[in-house]
Amino acid sequence: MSYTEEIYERVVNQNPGEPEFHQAVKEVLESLKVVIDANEEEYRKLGILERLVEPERIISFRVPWVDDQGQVQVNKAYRVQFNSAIGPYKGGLRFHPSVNQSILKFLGFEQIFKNSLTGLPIGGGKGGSNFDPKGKSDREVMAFCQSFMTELSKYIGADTDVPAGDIGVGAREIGYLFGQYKKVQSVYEGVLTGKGLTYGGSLVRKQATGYGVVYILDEVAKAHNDSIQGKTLIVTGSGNVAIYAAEKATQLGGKVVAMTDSSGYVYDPNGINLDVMKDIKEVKRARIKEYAERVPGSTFTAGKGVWNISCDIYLPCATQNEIDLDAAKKIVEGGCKYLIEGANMPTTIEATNYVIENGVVFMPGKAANAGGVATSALEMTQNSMRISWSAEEVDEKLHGIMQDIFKKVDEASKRYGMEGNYVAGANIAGFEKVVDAMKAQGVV
Ligand code: NDP
Ligand code: 2IT
Repeated sequence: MSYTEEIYERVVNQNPGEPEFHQAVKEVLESLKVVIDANEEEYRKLGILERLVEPERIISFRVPWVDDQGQVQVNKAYRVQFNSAIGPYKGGLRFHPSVNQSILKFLGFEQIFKNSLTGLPIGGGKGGSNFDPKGKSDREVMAFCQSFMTELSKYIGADTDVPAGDIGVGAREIGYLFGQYKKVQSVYEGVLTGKGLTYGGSLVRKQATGYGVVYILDEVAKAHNDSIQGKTLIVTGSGNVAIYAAEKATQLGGKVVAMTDSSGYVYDPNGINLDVMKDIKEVKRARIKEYAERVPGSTFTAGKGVWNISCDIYLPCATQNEIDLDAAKKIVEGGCKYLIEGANMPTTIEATNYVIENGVVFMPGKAANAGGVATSALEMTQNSMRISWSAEEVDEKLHGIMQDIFKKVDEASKRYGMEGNYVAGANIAGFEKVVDAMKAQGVV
């Protein structure tokens, strides 16, 4: 058995009941096999893979809070501090009822390679809770965030571990979390990113993940002598990543004809009106059905059938494993040319293999959605320097970082004789920097 196969088996045996984590490890190890095989003796001796797949630390805690009826509620919460070889732990916080240790470990593991690809000094981490912000009052969200941070604040810091947003954690939550950190630690520092602009946030962070997805799509299209202009897109989700991916794609001449939330999808043959979508999702926190009630000519369909609509470019920007094999078959049937992952691991391994085998150009999330965390690192830089860059400066840096990521991924895929396999390219390029730093720092 090869070293990578041994490690995968070890991960499955030692982490029972964590399918998402197994899946993320499997995908990465399969890509790394060529690199590992070439250095097998050295890596085995140093226990590189054993260390890579084991988080440096997981903090697990309870979050008690009082709801609007005076009832005490208790949630589970975690921070996975996965790998600090190249910088302080960095990665988002997810508040969603589905959150468990497996999901946060998969996200933390992916984050190691993604953060490495940005070229910036950030290690990998992820955290969150099974708290569901949906339907909660602002006071309930604040009470939860304060209790969550009272405990988490013991383990994070501007040079230690810097969380940010993810599903269910946006500007409102980051504000409450930051306020509580400052109160209990008596330190005003850049301990979180995605902060409001009045208290240390960076311009363009809100847009960064979505814009970055489309900047890399643009690079991919150019590499195929193609462009976004005139193309039809489907963007799944209607949250932070989805809205700004749709915005940039529209700016570059594409037409986004469908978006989703967990209740279903809206189809608008004229192109999604993003002012209306932002009002529904960012201001009212309402359901996507309202879009069809407000925009003539558009329709709402409950459930998951968005895959039945054909398009040139798919940007899945909602959640993990939204594209299974059946969805992948529909996507291929519909003539889709590019599938660029805005979400983390939105495509199952079978679906990924299927679309690639059928000629769809596929860019994995750890490369495509890295613009968010990259801009978080730019926010950290601005906080350390006590300055703020203009929107143009940040956007230009973000654009440059995404172009650079495309080059690294493309180059690594070519170097190992797998030209156009961006899954392998991203995993290999991300791994190379981390393994070099791990080797240099000794057995820690
Ligand atoms: P948001 O909470 O802003 O939006 C999430 C969107 O996805 C909502 O439309 C939501 O619908 C939908 N969604 C969430 N869970 C499910 C589910 N189980 N089934 C169907 N739809 C679902 O999150 P973000 O936009 O921040 O995150 C989206 C994805 O992008 C995630 O995979 C995240 O990890 C990833 N990501 C985020 C980054 C960021 O900077 N925010 C950076 C890099 C990656 P509903 O409202 O109905 O739940
Ligand atoms: O998945 C991700 O990269 C994020 N949710 C953003 C992390 C960050 O620290 O900005």
